[in-house]
Amino acid sequence: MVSLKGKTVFITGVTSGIGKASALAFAEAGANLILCARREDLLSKLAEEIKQKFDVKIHAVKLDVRKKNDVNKMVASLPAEFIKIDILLNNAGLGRGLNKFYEDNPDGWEETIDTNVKGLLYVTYAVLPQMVERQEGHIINIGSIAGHEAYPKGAVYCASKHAVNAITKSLRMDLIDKNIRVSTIDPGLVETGFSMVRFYGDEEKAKNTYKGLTPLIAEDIADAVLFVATRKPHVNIAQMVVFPTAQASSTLVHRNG
Ligand code: NDP
Ligand code: 8X3
Repeated sequence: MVSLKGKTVFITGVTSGIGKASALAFAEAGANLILCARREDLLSKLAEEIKQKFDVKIHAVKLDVRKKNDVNKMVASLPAEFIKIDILLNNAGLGRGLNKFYEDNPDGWEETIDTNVKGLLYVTYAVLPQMVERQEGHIINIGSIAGHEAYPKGAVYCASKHAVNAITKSLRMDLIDKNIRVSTIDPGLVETGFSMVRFYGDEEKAKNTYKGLTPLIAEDIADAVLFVATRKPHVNIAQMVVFPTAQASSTLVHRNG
C-alpha cells in the first residue's frame, strides 16, 4: 500500500454520500483535499469536521461542475499549495426520476447528462494538463453498474454511466504513454442521498429502493476508492464493480419479505 500522506486529492460532490465518505477517508489517510459541491453550508460543515479531526489542508469551493467557465476558473485559481493535484475523484453525479422513457421529464435528462457526463469531462479537462506535463497522476471515476447494463426506466441515467465507462476506457488509451492511471469504480445499490435526489425528495420511494436487503453504504465505496488509490504506481485497477451481496445485476436483487 502506497502512502497518501501529503498528496493532494480533488473530489467533486462531497456534501453527501460517496464523495463525503471518500473525503473523510482520504483525510484520515493524510491527504490534503480540494473539495467541491453546490451546497455551501454542507461543504463548510464538512471542511470544518475534517479540520477538527485530521491534520490536513483543505480547500473547499462552492462549484457546480456543469458550469464549464466556473470549473476552469476554480482550477486556474487554486492556491499555490493545492496546484499540484495527484488524484482526481470524479464523483459528483445524480439520476432524476425512474420512469418509462416516453413518460419521463426531459428536464431530468439535461441535469443528468450535464452533471454525469459533461461535468466529469469539464473537470477532467481542466485538471489533466498538469498531470500530462508531470507524467504522473490518477483519475478515478465513480461510474455505476448502470454503465455496464441498461435497466428499464433508466434510459438516460444508464446512458450517462455508459458514457462514463467509455470515457474512462478512451482516456486510459489516450494516456497510455503518460504514466497516468485511469480507473472506474462501479457500484450497485448504495444507500446515500442518491435515491432522495432521484425521486425528488419522496422519502418512501427512496427507502423502498433498499427495502429487504442490506445495501452498500458510502463508506464501502470510499474503502474501494482508497484501495484503488493506494496501489503501487505500476498497478492500475482499471475497473471495479462493487455489489451488495444480495445483488447480482442491475435487475437481479434478492429481497427478504
Ligand atoms: P448523493 O446524492 O448522496 O451525493 C451526490 C453528490 O454529488 C452530492 O454531494 C452533490 O452535492 C454532488 N453533486 C450533484 N450535482 C452536482 C453538481 N452539478 N456540481 C457539483 N456537485 C454536484 O449520491 P451518491 O453519493 O450515491 O452519488 C455519488 C456518485 O455515485 C454519483 O456519480 C452516482 O451516480 C454514483 N453512484 C451511486 C450509486 C448509489 O446507489 N447511490 C450507485 C452507483 C453509482 P450538491 O448537491 O451539494 O452539489
Ligand atoms: C446507481 C445505482 O442501480 O440505481 O448508479 O443504477 S442504480
